Amino acid sequence: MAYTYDDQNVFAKILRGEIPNDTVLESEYALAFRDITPQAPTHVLVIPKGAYVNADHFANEATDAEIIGYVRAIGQVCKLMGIAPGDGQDGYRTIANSGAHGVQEVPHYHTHILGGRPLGRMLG
Ligand code: D5M
Repeated sequence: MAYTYDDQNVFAKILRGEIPNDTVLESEYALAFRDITPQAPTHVLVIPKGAYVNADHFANEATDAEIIGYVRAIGQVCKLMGIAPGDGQDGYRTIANSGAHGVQEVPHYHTHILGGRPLGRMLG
């Protein structure tokens, strides 16, 4: 599978520092910032620093270190935001829209973290 990455997408511009963002965490492999149109009291996007179009691209071509670093960053963000259920907090939802059926708008892989209120049942 060949993946085509558009380096003019908005998250690529954020990674290059061309567009401001509300950063909550930055690590070697990931950047986490608040969603510009929050759907919950806590709504953070976590993106890998590598140029991956979607979850499929990331799963197939990212290095083990990138994948581990990315997943760890998601865990750290949840802890930082006080929504991690393991800490006795109320929990959260992660969503990674990928491709047309997933209704992905920004073609740089990202995970939404939503929390801070009961989210309701949602599986499509
Ligand atoms: O959703 C993409 C998400 O990215 C959507 O919730 C809005 C958010 N977005 C778009 N531009 C920005 C900027 N500049 N900062 C922060 N958040 C942004 P998806 O449908 O999963 O692709």
